[in-house]
Amino acid sequence: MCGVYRWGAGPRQWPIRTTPATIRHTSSLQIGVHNTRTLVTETLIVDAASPQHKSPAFRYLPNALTEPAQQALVAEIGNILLSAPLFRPAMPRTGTPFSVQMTNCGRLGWVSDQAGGYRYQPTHPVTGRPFPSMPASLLAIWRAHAGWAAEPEACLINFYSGTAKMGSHQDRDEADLSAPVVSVSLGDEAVFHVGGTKRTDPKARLILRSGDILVLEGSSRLAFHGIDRVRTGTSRLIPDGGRINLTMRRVTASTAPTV
Ligand code: MD3
Ligand code: FE
Repeated sequence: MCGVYRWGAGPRQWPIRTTPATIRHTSSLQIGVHNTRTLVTETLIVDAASPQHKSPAFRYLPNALTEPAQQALVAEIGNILLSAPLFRPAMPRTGTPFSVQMTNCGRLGWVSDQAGGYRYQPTHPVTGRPFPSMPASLLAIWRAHAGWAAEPEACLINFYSGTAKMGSHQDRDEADLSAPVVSVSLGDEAVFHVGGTKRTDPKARLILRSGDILVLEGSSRLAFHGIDRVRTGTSRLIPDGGRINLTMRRVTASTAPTV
């Protein structure tokens, strides 16, 4: 099994990424999954048995995408932005703007504004047009890693400038909370935090780097998490710098979990 990691107060370990056993629908070349074992450094991994710890397991696939696969994804996103430009969501009730800019691809997209709050809808909040369809390369990543037969309906595209961050939150606007969320990081590194299902549960921190994939499933699906900060200038993938995070999601109910 490719690294199933649990957070807690345990010893530092050196996780070794192995090729996921779940790649069935596509060749590793098409989605650019490395075949070699990679020794990952600087990653705080914690002991599952740590008793005080509430935090759930998720799958962390560091450096899962090759450089060419990452470049291809950035090009796809560039295309998407031409018809579905980045917008800046606002907090429900207060209307405070997010520092992260967003857009979506897929049948549904996540949006938020003062009047309507957090929600999914089929149209871009500024242009009013349907969101562009999900690129085949993203669907291939979902099929390889989600372990979920139903296809993703939404892909939220987050763009972080050097000063953007995302406060601790749960993702629970989806009707189907049993399906996993698959996250792909591109560009500059970021400090990610994840805790348990209560806001006050202890948090662990992990550096998300370009090409890393996370699969949030099981109890980790409802874990509090966020981005503390972006490490500007740590990647040359995105021409003008910054960080992109893609999260593929099921929104409506789906049955038949694992592929
Ligand atoms: C844990 N995005 O879009 S990705 C989000 O880097 C979001 O832009 C962050 O949180 C980002 O909602 C974190 C990792 C991630 C994504 C979704 C999750 C972690 C998650 C959903 C549930 C639990
Ligand atoms: Fe989230």
